[in-house]
Amino acid sequence: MPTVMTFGDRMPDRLPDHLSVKPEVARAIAARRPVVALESTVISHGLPYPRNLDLARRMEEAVRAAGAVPATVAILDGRIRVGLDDEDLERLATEPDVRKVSRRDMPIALATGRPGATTVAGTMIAAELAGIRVFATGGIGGVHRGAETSMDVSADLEELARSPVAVVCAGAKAILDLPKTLEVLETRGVPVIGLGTDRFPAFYTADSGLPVDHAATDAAEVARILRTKWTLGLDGGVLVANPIPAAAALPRDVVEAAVATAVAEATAAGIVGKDATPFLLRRMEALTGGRSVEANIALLLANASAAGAVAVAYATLDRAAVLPRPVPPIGKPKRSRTGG
Ligand code: PSU
Ligand code: MN
Repeated sequence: MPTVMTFGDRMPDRLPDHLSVKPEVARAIAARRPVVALESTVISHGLPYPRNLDLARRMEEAVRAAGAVPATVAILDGRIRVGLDDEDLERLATEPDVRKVSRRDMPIALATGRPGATTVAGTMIAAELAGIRVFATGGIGGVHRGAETSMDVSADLEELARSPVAVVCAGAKAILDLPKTLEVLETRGVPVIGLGTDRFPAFYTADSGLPVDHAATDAAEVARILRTKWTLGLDGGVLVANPIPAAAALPRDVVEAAVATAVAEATAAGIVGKDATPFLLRRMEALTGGRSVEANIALLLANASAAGAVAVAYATLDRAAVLPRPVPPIGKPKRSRTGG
C-alpha cells in the first residue's frame, strides 16, 4: 500500500489518517505537473466485468498518453486512496460488496473500513483534498426524470457547486432529465463549457438540443476559464462537456426508446436512491443489445484524453503563476540635486 505523503501546503494536519496519495501522484502534484483524477463507481457499478477492468486500465493509459498522471480514486482499507495500482483496480472491478461512495457515504466507508467506489461527488472531494483540479468521468449524475415527485437529484450537482474541480464528461447521463439538470447547474453557479461544441452533449449522443454556456475552442481556453474562476475566489467546479466521438454515438431514437422502457421498469420495480443509476445503466445494456456499453466505454476514453489535455494546459498556467517574476533591473541610484 502506498505510504501517506504530505506535500505542499494543501494537506491539512488531520488528513494523513484518512488520505493516501500514491507517490507518483504526490510528486506530480507537488511539482505542479498535470494530474487527472478518475472515479471508480463506473468500475464497480457502471460497467460489467471484465469490460470495467479493461476500461479502468485504458483510461489511465489515455491520461498518460495525453501527458498527465492518472489518479484513480477509491476507498480501500479505511482510507481515501488517490492513485491506485493494478491490484486495487482488480478488487474494485470484481469484489461484490463495494459500496457506492458519495459525500454522505464518505465517513461511513472510512470508519467501517469497507471498500468503496467513489462517485463524481466522492471523487471531487478526494481530488480537492489531494490538490487535483481536473477529473474525467463518463456522465455526471443529475436531476432524474420524475424528480418532481421522487426528489431524486444527484449529489454530484451539489458537489459541483462546492468543490473546485473541473469535471470532464459527456454531459449528464441520458437516463436523466437534462433540461432540469442544466437549470440546477445554473442556479448553483456551475459554468457549463462545451469542448468544441455549443450543444450540451447527451451521453450516448452528441447533442441534447440544449445549449452550453460557452463553446471553448480548445483545452487552453478551458484552462484559462478555470484559472480565472478560481483566482476570483469563486467556489465550486466547472463542467467541461466533451461530446461522444461521432463514430461511437448511438441513434437518438434507439436511446430514447430504451431510456423510456428502463425508467418505467425502475418505477414499477420501486428502484430508488443510489441503486437507480446502476439499475438504469444495466437495463440500457440489455435493451440496446450491448451497444450502450460500447458507447459508454468510447466516451469514457475520449473524456480521459480530453481531461489530460485540460490538465496539461492548466498546469502550464499554474506553473507560470508561481514562477518568480523577473526582477526589474536595478537602475543607478539617482543623485540628489542638492548634493550629499
Ligand atoms: N459515468 C459513467 N458511468 C457511471 C457514472 C458516471 O459513464 O456509472 C457514475 C458516476 O460515479 C456518477 C454516478 O457520480 O454514476 C451517478 O450516481 P447517482 O445518480 O446515484 O448520483
Ligand atoms: Mn440519486
